Amino acid sequence: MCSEIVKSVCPHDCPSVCPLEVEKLGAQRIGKVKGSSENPFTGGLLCGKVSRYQERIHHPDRLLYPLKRTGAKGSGQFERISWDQAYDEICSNLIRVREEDGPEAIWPFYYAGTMGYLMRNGINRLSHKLGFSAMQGTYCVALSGPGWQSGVGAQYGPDVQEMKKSELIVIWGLNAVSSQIHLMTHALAGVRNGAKLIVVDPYKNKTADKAHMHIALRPGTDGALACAVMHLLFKEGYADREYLAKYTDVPQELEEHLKDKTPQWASDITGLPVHTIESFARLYGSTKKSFLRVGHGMTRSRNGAHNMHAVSCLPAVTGAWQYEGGGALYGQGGLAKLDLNLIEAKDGDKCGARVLDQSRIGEILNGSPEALKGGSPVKALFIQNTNPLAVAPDTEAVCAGFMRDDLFTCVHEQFMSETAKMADIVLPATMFLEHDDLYTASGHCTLQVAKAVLDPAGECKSNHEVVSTLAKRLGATHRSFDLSDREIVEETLQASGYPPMDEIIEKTGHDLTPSFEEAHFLNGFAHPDGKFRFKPDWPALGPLGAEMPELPGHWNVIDEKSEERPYRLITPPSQNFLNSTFSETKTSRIKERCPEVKVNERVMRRLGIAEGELVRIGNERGSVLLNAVAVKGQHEDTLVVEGIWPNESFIEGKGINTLVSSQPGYPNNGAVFHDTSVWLEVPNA
Ligand SMILES: Nc1nc2c(c(=O)[nH]1)N[C@H]1C(S)=C(S)[C@@H](COP(=O)(O)OP(=O)(O)OC[C@H]3O[C@@H](n4cnc5c(=O)[nH]c(N)nc54)[C@H](O)[C@@H]3O)O[C@H]1N2
Ligand SMILES: Nc1nc2c(c(=O)[nH]1)N[C@H]1C(S)=C(S)[C@@H](COP(=O)(O)OP(=O)(O)OC[C@H]3O[C@@H](n4cnc5c(=O)[nH]c(N)nc54)[C@H](O)[C@@H]3O)O[C@H]1N2
Ligand SMILES: [Mo]
Repeated sequence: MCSEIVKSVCPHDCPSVCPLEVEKLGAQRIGKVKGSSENPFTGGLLCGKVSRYQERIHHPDRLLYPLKRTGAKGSGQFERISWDQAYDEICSNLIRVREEDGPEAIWPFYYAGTMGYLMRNGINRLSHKLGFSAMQGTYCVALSGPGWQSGVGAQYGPDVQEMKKSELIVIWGLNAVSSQIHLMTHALAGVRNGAKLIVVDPYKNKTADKAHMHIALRPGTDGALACAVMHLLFKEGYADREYLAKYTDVPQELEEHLKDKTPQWASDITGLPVHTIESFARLYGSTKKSFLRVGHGMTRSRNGAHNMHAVSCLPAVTGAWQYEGGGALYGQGGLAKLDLNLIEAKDGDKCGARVLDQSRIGEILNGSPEALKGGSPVKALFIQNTNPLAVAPDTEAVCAGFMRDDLFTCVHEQFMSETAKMADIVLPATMFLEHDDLYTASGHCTLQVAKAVLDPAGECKSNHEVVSTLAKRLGATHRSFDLSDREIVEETLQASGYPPMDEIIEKTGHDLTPSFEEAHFLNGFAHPDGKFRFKPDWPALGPLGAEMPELPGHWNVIDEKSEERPYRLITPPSQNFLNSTFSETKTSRIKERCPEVKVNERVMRRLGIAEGELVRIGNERGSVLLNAVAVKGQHEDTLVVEGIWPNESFIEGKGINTLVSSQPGYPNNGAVFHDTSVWLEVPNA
């Protein structure tokens, strides 16, 4: 068999966005997938699940034809129909809903199945051209983004390749070994050159396992830890007062404010020993080349943005920003500044329809007037690129909403996900190797594009093609609806001032690395006065901002433990799934084994729970049954469940997001996946 190696880009929602080399075996067949070594951040290393992509793209369960529901909602009974029949069904339903309840009763719903700009964001054209309800994407960065933005003002920073020059590396709220393996290779390069590695995380994840110091704070208390560290930095002379005067807004006010935020004060809140806080502060203070890599983990709490801001203040106090190998990074997502006008029809005459919060889909489908912003109920959903039945908060509410008889649902998917199973019409979607798109990364500074490598499997169509066809059938006009994916990518590159596709592919990406001065904000931070803000303008960052404290601290709006619910649950990603994706592949399933809750070994002993024994954890939203495993290195009141397992993998068919609240975080909404108080019991005890 003759094969060729073709370049592509991993489309999954991961900071690494790896350039790929794909072995093409035929018009519809791939062999091996490898990471390209042309990118200095990824360096040719590729995660296991994408290396095994054959298993996903050629999966026997892949959706290949349009389907129409024949049994009851959620029964999983469907019959094959043609694309023409499918479009007729969808359009007649959408037209009916539009006539009966207005265009805002239709909600295009999407997220991050592919991170390609065209295939992900292109669905927004339906809202912008037809006046359907728009969506605020709040699963992921709605808390971390404003939290970082509030102080620094821009979303870029030093390249993590600088870590080889660092003397101290702090990975805070990010499980690099699982969710961003390349970051780990750069951190370990620093360690080989003598740097100390500190991990701040509620549990001893695979990254903490490799650290010199693991700081296992209680979830949602990062603000307290950061404040106690800064208290000591000021008190013991580690603050760079010259830097503070030149580059920050209210250094004296901050110092004064921190006077009572002692290590003892923080110890009570974080559950950390005073000496741990003190030795961390002294190490951080005495090392100028300290690279702080902050993750989203610490922000998936009601106070998450507040905490992210508090942590981001650290290098502004020590002046670590001035040194190579020093400073902090949240992500490089702000570098590319793409012109998405064509992709999203941002100039559409129907822009301005109501915007609904994606994480509150359960409340929305159950008719909460507040979540619906006082407008019409949602009567039709058109879904691409997301699996809300598994990933959204409050699964029971989401499920009840999807079961409504008066709701029409169309799901465009690659697999019969739990969400697709709830649909009236299911459409088969192409995978990234079967369409063209453009990609940026949050982990590194490269803009990338990829052309289709394969012909689509079965009758699969791309998100762009389906959106364009539906829009035209529903009476919308826009130039983009008549352009191919390739033409749109080329035009978007040109409009954004970038080279054409072929040139970018030839170079394996277009490098956007900022200069040292820019990356380290030595010409000032990205606010009009050029200063880092210890005192952010929270109201400017979201409608709930006015309720936030002005200066960093411990803002106790979290779902704190109580007598009835004495544990705090976090639900971080697993290594072999990517959100709910890859849970359809056998190898990932085998590697992850089964849903488990990690419990402090002392608690296991105290409660007489045997290793692997079934326990029930729950709260007012419901409960789930899963196996308990004893661990060290997490607070006694912390429980950890890794991975978004399919609901059906749990004994009672209820997944982990059953327990998670859909209450939005501050200041601009955002799901609170790591902010849940629960009880724990042994069913037959
Ligand atoms: N293999 C794999 N890779 C992934 C994903 C995946 O599901 N699987 N998901 C992808 C996506 S969508 C994203 S957004 C990124 C996520 O990437 P990040 O959010 O940047 O990091 P995570 O790896 O999710 O790690 C979150 C860590 O935060 C910790 N954490 C939870 N609560 C707190 C807290 O209150 N304080 C502190 N300090 N830490 C806390 C968790 O224990 C966990 O170890 O990863 C991406 N990469
Ligand atoms: N408990 C808990 N819940 C979480 C999180 C957590 O840490 N804990 N993390 C949250 C985060 S950070 C995120 S980003 C979200 C992610 O949530 P989602 O964006 O829903 O991500 P996935 O679960 O990967 O589901 C994406 C779906 O899109 C499909 N898909 C992929 N490519 C395409 C395409 O080109 N076209 C179409 N039509 N479909 C495609 C895939 O088959 C898959 O079923 O989950 C959130 N949910
Ligand atoms: Mo995410």
